[in-house]
Amino acid sequence: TLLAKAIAGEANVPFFSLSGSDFVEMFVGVGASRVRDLFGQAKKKQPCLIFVDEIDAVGRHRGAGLGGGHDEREQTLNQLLVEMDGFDPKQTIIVIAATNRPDILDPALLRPGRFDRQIVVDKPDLKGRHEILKIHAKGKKISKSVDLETIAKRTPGFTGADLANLINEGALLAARKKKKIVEMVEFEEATDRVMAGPERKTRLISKKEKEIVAYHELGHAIVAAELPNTDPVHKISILPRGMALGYTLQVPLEDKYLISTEEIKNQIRILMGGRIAEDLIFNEITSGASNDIERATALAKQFVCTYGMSKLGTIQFGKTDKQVFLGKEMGGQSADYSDSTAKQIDDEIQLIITNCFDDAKKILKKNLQPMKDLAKILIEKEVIEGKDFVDLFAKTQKKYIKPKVKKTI
Ligand code: NHX
Ligand code: ZN
Repeated sequence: TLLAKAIAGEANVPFFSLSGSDFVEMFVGVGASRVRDLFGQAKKKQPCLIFVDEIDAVGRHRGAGLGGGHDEREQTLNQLLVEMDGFDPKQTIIVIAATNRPDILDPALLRPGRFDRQIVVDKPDLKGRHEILKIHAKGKKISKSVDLETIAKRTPGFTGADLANLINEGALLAARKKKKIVEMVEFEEATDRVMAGPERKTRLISKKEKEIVAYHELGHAIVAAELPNTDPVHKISILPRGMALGYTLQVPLEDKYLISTEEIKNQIRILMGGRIAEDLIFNEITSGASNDIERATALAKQFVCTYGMSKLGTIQFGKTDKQVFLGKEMGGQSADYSDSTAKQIDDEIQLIITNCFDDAKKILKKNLQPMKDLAKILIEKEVIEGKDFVDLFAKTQKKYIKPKVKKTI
């Protein structure tokens, strides 16, 4: 939306917009007439720009989606196509549309003369995030000590909207503290809020559960620290936030677009660490690891089915169906393999998880004493910053674990 507005602004022309989602619940015929009206208005104000946000809501492949067609949507789409075809060469209207799901659009929309150019607007990279933060920080009273580049480094995967939200949350937090300027602490807290939800200060948690959370998080953190080539641990917290009772945050050193087999396995090993720590310390496991297990299983499945990394071969299992929108239940995939392959896939996923579980368990067994020492500190401090974790972990390891004799060449 911002990009479309910027184009209209640069070109100094009027800007008309409508959102696909506005039409979803309208009465039959209303959507089509709205489209007709908008194009009618635009024709009178040429040159101008029309922007259709969330075009997938009306422009989804006809006959797609479980539950069959939708008359209203189809009529709106048809009207849009009619209007775009009706331009004569003298007309100076540019139509831009946005979607997060270009794969499910009706091919008719993408034909020459219609939406015939696709421009990928990806999530911003480090430099992009820094620039976006600068823009949103403009006009706000922000301390000179605030380093926007550090924030940019901490926020891989954030969208422009997330970053706008972050700056806004930071300003709100400062205002709530009656501070005149926003400092780094507020932006740190704002980043965590945007990432994991607001802190839940009033949630009372028993001593026993605090301990479980602490060991669970240290399980993740220690496995991450002991494996080579993993993202550094940025923060360990046992203050509940959003859906989670505790969390361990890793932040990559740089933006990454590829992931290797070993990196996927490392992620699974780290995810297993929480559950394993609970088991090693309390001889009992809890329901708390559900989200870790969900994510680990999804990674293992991608390893086998999407990335062709398992011994089942360089094959994609499960068709990512671009025509029919299957929804999230199947991860957008439909089975295109035999029942015996299905069994092999299940076995392979199980093997990856089991092996990673065993690897993580070995690491944690070796670090039981350091984990116990760190747990005391975490329970008392409730938050350990990454740098402190590295120092404390090294110290406690030195105390209990005899270093292996290193060969000097
Ligand atoms: C519950 N929450 O639902 C309680 C409140 C094992 C110490 N009864 O793995 O908090 O049990 O490393 C996104 C993010 C569900 C979605 C986290 C959905 C967590 C979090 C369950 C820590 N940290 N689990 C973790 C946790 C829980 C849950 C989520 C999610 C616990 C664990 C949640
Ligand atoms: Zn966990």
